[in-house]
Amino acid sequence: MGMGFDKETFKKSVLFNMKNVFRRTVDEATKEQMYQAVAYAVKDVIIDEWIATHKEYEKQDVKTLYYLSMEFLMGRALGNNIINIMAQPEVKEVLDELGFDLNAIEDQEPDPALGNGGLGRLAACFLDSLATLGYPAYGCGIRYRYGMFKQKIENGYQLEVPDDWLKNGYPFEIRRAEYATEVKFGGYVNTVWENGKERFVQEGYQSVRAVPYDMPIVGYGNNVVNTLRIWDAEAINTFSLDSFDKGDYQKAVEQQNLAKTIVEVLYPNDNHYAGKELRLKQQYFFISASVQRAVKKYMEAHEDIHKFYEKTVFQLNDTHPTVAVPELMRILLDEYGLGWDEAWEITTKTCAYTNHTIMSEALEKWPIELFSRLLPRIYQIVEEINRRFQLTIMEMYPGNQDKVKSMAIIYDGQVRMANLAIVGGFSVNGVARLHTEILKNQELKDFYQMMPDKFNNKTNGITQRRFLLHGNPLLADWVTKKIGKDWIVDLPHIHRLAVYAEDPKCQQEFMDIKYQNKVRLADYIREHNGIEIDPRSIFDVQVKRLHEYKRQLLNILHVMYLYNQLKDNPNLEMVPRTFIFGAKAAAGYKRAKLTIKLINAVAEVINNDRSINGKIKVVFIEDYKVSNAEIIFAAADVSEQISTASKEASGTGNMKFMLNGALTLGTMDGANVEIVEEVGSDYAFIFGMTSDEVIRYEKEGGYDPMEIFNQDYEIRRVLMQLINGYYSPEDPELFRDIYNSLLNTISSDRADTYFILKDFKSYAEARSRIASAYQDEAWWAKAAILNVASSGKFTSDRTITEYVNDIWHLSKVKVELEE
Ligand code: CGF
Repeated sequence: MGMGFDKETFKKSVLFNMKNVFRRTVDEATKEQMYQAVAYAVKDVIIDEWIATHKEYEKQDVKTLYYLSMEFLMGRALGNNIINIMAQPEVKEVLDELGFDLNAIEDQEPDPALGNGGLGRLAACFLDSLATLGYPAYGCGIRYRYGMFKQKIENGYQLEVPDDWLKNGYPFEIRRAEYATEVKFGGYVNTVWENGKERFVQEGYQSVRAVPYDMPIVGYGNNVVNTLRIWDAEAINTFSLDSFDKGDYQKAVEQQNLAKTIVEVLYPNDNHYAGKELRLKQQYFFISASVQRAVKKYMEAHEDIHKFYEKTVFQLNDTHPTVAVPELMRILLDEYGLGWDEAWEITTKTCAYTNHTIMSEALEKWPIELFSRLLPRIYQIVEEINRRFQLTIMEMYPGNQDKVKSMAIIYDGQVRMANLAIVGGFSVNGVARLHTEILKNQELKDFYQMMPDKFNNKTNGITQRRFLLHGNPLLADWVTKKIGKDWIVDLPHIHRLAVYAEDPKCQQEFMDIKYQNKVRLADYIREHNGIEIDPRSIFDVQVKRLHEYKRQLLNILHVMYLYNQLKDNPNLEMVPRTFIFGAKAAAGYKRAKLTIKLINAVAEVINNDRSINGKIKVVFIEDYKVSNAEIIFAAADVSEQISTASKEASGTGNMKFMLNGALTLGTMDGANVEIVEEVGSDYAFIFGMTSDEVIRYEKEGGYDPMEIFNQDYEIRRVLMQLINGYYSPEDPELFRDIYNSLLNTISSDRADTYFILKDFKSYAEARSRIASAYQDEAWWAKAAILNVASSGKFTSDRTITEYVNDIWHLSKVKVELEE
C-alpha cells in the first residue's frame, strides 16, 4: 500500500468531490463524472507531496532542470498516477465497492495528446524518470487548446477531427495566475542612452499574457512530485470602452486574436518543419515565458545573476526551443544590464541541445524577414552571435569559406536554428549510438571537428512503469512473481528472467499471457474497427507515425506479395498472420495519406477473400495513441522496425515492443542496433542495407529501381497491382503516385528514395524466417522471454541518469512527508 494512503479517507474524498463538483451522489453518477471525482480525489493525495517536494527543493537550494519542449505526449494520467502513488489495489477496491470498474473509469480520460510521436513521448517518459529518480525538474511547454488530431478512417481515408481534450476540464491541472508574464512580438527596437550606456527597448509591439498551468508529475513510490508547466495565452487588453476612446480598438482586437491563435493547435508534423509564422510565434511564446520565469525564480533566492547556470540548466528538445539562447541573452543584457561576454558565458553554460533527426526536411530555418519582423530584438542578438561566431571560424580556419557556409548561423537569407543551438550551448547529443556517430561524421562533421567536446550520445529510453506495469499487468505480475519487483525502479534487474527462458513451464506461462493480451487486443479491434482477428495467428505489428522513411509501404507491398502467393496456390501451408498497422499521417502529407488508403484497400480485399481461409488478415487500427498503444505493445509477437538504415534517429516504439516480449524485425537503424546487441542477433530478425551502404548510394545519386522491376516478376506484379485497379477497381489510377515514387525521379526526389525495392527481397526472406520460427513454440517463447530479459538498458531511468551525470549535474532529493 502507498505510504500515507488511507482507503477510507480516499473513498470519502471521492464522494465529497462527486457532491461538490457535480451535485450528485454516486448512484446517479455517470462514468465520466466518476472519472472526474476519482481524479480530483487522487489529486488531493498528490497535492501534499507536490507541496512537500517544492519545499524541499527550496530548502536545499537545488539545481533545477528545465526540459524545454514544444511537445509532451503524456497519455492518460489517472492510471499512471494511481500506480505511482502505489495505491492501485486500494483504489480498485474503493471503486468496486462503489460499483465501478477501474479500467472503465480510466477509459473516460481523454488522452492529453500534446505531441506528435517519438519526440513528445520521449519528453513524457523523461519526466516520469526524473520524478522517480528524485531529480528537480520542470517540463515547460504549451497548453494547446487542440492537441494531436483524432484520426477517423472513412472509406479507407484518414480524416482529421479536432481533439477537444479540455472540453470537460482537466482535473489534474492548476492555473497559476501568479506566475503570469508578458511576451512581446513585433514592433521595433529603440536605442536609448542611460547613464552613458546604450539600452535597447522594444516599442510598438503586440503582446500576450502567458499564464501557466501546472500538472503534477508523480514519482514512483518516493513522494516526489515534479511539475509539467504548460503555458496558455491570454489577451492583455480586454475590450473596454476606454479602448474605443483611445482609438486602440484595433489593437485590442488584434491582441485578443493573437492570444487565441498562438495556443490554438499543435502542428501535426513529425520530422518535418512547415515554416509557418505562427509556429515561430508559438516557439517564442513558451520559451520567453519559461525563461523569464526561470530567471525570476532564481533571483527570488539568489543575488548574483552571474551564477545562474550553477542552479539552472535548459535542455532544448530539438531545435524548436532554440530561441531560448537569444532570449536568455536578451534578459541578461537588457534587463540585468550585463555586458556581452558575461551574458554569453552564462547562456552557453546553461543551454544544451538534443538533436533528434538527420532528415533535412526537419531542419528549422527561418527567413530573416520573418524572424526579424516578429522578434526584432532577438534577431539583433542572433546577428551579433553570428558575427562573433564567424570571426571564430575565420580565426580557426583562415580563408575557408566552406566552413562558414556550413556553420554560419545566418546564411542565405535564413536563420539556421540547429547551428544556433550548437553554438549557444555546452552540449550536443544524439539519441542513439549510430545516430550520434552519423551526426559526428556526416551531418554535423564541421561542428564536431571544431568543438568535439560538446558532442555526446544519449540513447533514448522508455518508462517501464507505463509500458509494462500499467500497460501489461499480466506480464508485470508474472515478472514480479519470478524475480521480485526491483525491475520497477531498476529495469536491468529484469535480466534475472533469463534463467527461465528455457524452462518449459515458464515458456507456457509466458505464452498464455501473450495469448490473453492478444485476446484483449482482438476485442479492442472488434469493438473499434469491426474486424475479427484470430488471436492464435502471428500478430505482426507496425505502429508509429506514417512517414516514407519508416516504410509502411514496404510492409504492405510485402503483404500484397504474400497474398499473390496464396492466390496462386490456395493450399499453401502458411502460419496464419495478422498484419496490424496504426499510424497518423500529417494532415498535409499527401503520399502518407495515400499509403493509409492503400493499406485499407488491401485490407478490404484480403479480409473479404474467403478463398484464403483467413491465413492473412490486415488491420489498420484507427486513431493510434498512447492509450491504445499500451494494449497493442502487450499483444505483439513481431515488432516492425523497418526504416531505411540511417534515417530513424533512435525509435522508442522498438523498445516498448521488446519490453513486452515481441521479436524485432528490423534494419540496422537507430536503437535497433543496440537492441540486437543486447538480446543477441539470434533473437531478432535483421535485414536490409546498412546505414553505410545507404549513405554511399545517396552520395552516388541513388540506384536504379527499374533493374529490380524488370528482373523480378513477383515485385513487378505487386507494383502493377498499384495501377491496374486490383485494389481500387473504382479508380485504377488511385495509387499511381506511389507507383511513380518507386520507379521515377520526381522533381528532386530520386526514384525509390527510401530503397524499398532494394530491400524488398531481404525483407521477404526475413519474414519467412519469422513464419518458420513461430512454428517452434518453445523456441519462440524462449526468444520472447530473452527479449524481455534483455530490455534493461532501454529504461528512460538509465537515459536520465546519463543526462544527469554528463550534462545536467543535478542532485537527488529525498522527500519525507510530515505525518
Ligand atoms: O524523435 C524522432 C521522432 N520522430 O519524433 N524525431 N524527431 N524529430 C525520431 O525520428 C525518432 O527516431 C526518435 O526516437 C524520437 C525521439 O528521440
